[in-house]
Amino acid sequence: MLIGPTELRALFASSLSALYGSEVPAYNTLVEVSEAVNASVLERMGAEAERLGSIERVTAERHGAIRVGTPTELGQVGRIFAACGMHPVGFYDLREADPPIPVVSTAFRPIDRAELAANPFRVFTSLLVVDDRRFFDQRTQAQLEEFLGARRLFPEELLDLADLAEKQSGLAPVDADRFLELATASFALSPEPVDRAWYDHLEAISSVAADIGGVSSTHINHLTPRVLDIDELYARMTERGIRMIDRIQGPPLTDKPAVLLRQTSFRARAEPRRFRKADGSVTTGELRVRFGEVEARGVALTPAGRALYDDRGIDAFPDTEQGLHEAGLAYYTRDAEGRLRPVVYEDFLPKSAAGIFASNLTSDGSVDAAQRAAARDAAWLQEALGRRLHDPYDLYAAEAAAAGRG
Ligand code: OOG
Ligand code: NI
Repeated sequence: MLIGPTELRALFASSLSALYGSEVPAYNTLVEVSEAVNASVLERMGAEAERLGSIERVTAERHGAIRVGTPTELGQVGRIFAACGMHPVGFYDLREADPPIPVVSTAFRPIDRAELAANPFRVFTSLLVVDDRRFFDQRTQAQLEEFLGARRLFPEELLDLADLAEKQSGLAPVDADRFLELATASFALSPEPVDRAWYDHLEAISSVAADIGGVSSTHINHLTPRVLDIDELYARMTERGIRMIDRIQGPPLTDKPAVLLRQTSFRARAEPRRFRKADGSVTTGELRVRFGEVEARGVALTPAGRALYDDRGIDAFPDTEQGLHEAGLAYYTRDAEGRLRPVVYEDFLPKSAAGIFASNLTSDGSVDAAQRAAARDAAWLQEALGRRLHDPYDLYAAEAAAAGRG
């Protein structure tokens, strides 16, 4: 009997959740408050509350964020997630954000509706662009390449187990345990001392660059539960004395059907970290890089819907699901009775992601816009991954079309 990718994914999500809760206790508060809010929405709205996913799905639902430094590391991450039935979807260029972040990103997630329903765990994964001259001069690029080239984020045993899992579509129980143990440990905050001067050099350019290239390991940056009423969550967290960033990212609250994704976060927490100084001595200090985030999801928009949202905002949208469907602005399937059923938005928003990244920026960093940008696009990322990069719109359209035929 093999433990298949669906179960590996659910187990991986819950073991990362236990790890992150032990490292960042405020995350546990966020999960607790999310569960309380979800229970009250369910009570208030009944079955209507589950239109965008069953309460079981939503309760287990998490997204994580990780950041890596090289295409090789990205390829390794792809192998670990493939074992869990998570595939790269979408290309995000955060260098275009305000403030600009020196990364390009994708999200690893399940792509079939049944897999999403079973456990929708997704991980926003960012790759540092070390050769972008707007951020890094030639010397820093060379130092980054040397530093990143010398580190090993994932043990060979983990990668071998991941490949085995992908090849045979699962792992024997003892192998699954070992895979989960090694995979989870790879994303824990490392006690290894951080080279103070190197970290500070990168941090003056970009806090995100320092978090990626200034340390010899990677870690979960945040883990995000899903909530059915994010405005209520925001109020309850504030009541508990946890200061959130000043707004909820994404479409504002209206009476219209929920679209896309709304997110909010609290500022990164100070965590004790060890530092090595130039004279070799080790001291304890702190860094603020990891934070808590929560999200609410709505219906996926078509390219036309997305263009309308980006140009004119939510106010330009029809008031009803029927209206959204008829105008071709959002994706729907139909239930057994022929009623519209929203296709949930399973991806991220670059503008919100930039706001989320900003939760741990100590400054806007230094960017020299006059310098040469490094070319990066979806085709480049697919090549680096060594596996197919899915287009989110193709996935949504295929799902809606399948419903039309059925
Ligand atoms: C990722 C930020 C993006 C989201 O939810 O939009 C993100 C990061 O901080 O590494 O997680
Ligand atoms: Ni996030």
